[in-house]
Amino acid sequence: MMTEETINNNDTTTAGTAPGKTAGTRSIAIFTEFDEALLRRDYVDKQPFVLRGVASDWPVSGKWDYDWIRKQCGDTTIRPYCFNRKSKSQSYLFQAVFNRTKMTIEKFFAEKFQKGGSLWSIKECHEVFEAHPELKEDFQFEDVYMGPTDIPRAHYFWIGNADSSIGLHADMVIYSCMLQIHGRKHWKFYPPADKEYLYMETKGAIDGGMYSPLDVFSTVDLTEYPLFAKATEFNLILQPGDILYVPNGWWHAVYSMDATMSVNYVAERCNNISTGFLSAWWINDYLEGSRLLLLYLLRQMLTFITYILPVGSSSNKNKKTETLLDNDTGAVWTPKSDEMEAKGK
Ligand SMILES: O=C(O)CCC(=O)C(=O)O
Repeated sequence: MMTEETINNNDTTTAGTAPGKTAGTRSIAIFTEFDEALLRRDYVDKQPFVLRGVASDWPVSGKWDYDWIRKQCGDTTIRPYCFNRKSKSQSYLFQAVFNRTKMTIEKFFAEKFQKGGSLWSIKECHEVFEAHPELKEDFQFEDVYMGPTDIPRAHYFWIGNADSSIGLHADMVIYSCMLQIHGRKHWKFYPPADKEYLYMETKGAIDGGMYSPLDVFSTVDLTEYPLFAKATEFNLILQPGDILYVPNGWWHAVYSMDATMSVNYVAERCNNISTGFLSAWWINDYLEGSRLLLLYLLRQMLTFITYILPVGSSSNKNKKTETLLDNDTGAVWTPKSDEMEAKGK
């Protein structure tokens, strides 16, 4: 009934993923039957786990493919996301909030999907299910749902190009279960208690999540991030037909080994549907159309801080601020002062 899948059984290296940690990694439990009592006792809200093959008779099986979605939802407006995990000038937090562009599903397929837009993916997309609520009938998440029932629940749609990824973060989602429909995803998990080893970028949650600058699919530089050596890493290759449960607070980064399609069912206290207040969707809506103005104001502010404020302040006389202009987006990014110190600036 249960198998413990080890990362060694899955040839992740051929898919282009280098391990974040080379030793001491663990695997995620995989169940081939839905034993609710056992799962509630030992796993739900405690650690991630997978149900394998349990969704094989859901209507989605054999029905949802990329062409079908393109035909059903081509005119739905979404905000796909571009993440370059190797970028030195833009953190994951920055990219998660700003590197999104409004377009239709049709345009995403025509221009971004399997067409050299390898860093692009559609993530946590609720718009598809809002525009086409009948699509929810193809899923039977309520049969395997073991989360809170007093919180609103939503379906989110995900598509990723092969080689696209999501950086290391922990969500404020109270409960999530994801059905993998097509392709394989390499997941890396770190328990909530290991937060202090992951160099979280902000003191609190931003945009409904907490973010880390570590690229765990490359070999993390332990001279720069020594505490990462103490983190416990769990690896999983999520396969078509798998349902993955991710408890609240577990850190994760995800790499699409193939073109991938997934749908997850979430209970979120502060989700896009219930408040929308802290979500990237809200921030992006707000910025839409005024992005250039904002960048201009940001620039003026940085100029002020860099050149005007230091005059007359003796403690600041020797300090210098560096701003980087990203070639793709024109966005301004200022390294943190400790990064500059590390660079000897
Ligand atoms: O499936 C993915 O690509 C990422 C999923 C994720 O980050 C999440 O569910 O929070």
